[in-house]
Amino acid sequence: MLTVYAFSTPNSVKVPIALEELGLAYDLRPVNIRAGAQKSADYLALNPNGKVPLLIDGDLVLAESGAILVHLAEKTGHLLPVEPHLRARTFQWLFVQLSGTGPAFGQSGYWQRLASDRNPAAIARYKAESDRLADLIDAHLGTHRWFVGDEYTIADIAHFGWFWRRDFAGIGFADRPALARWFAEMEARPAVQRGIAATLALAPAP
Ligand SMILES: N[C@@H](CCC(=O)N[C@@H](CS)C(=O)NCC(=O)O)C(=O)O
Repeated sequence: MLTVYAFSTPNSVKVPIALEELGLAYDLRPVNIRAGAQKSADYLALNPNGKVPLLIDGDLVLAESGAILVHLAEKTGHLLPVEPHLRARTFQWLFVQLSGTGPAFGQSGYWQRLASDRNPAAIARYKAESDRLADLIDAHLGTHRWFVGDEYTIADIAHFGWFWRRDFAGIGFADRPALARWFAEMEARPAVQRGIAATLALAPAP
């Protein structure tokens, strides 16, 4: 049995979705980041970086959603192509998510909605970078069904998280038809629906 520590967040949702796609059983445990549980001594003993998600697979305790997705794909032989160029392309789009849209959307939402002081330069910088990346992805998905063409991969699952929570970053689909089409296809997958439902159930009603 795999154990996942997570909350109702864009990085967390990737892991239950991948586990549902792969048909792996898992025990999902909440870490209430609204209440600061990710910085508790018990949790920091598991993940000194103090963030969700976290996977425990036997004696492997693994943080970072990207590393978890790669581990699950390699463990099962699914969602990560074997052919070298397709595999490299999967990593390219995975890293665009982890180093590009993830941080940009997170910072954009923070400066627009949570920061105690209003900083127009920070808002403009992260909103522009988020929009630029969303446009890049919309153009890519205009000619590719999935991020890696015909192959549904962990790159799709990784990108789903922040597009699922796009309102926080002020990102829309109105002028991004290919992104909207891809998102709808993702949302229609039964495994994605089960992963979302499990993730939402982690958070107490506000
Ligand atoms: N690069 C990490 C980012 C993890 C991350 O930032 N998680 C957020 C929730 S989506 C979190 O734990 N925030 C609480 C905090 O930073 O204290 C990953 O992809 O797993």
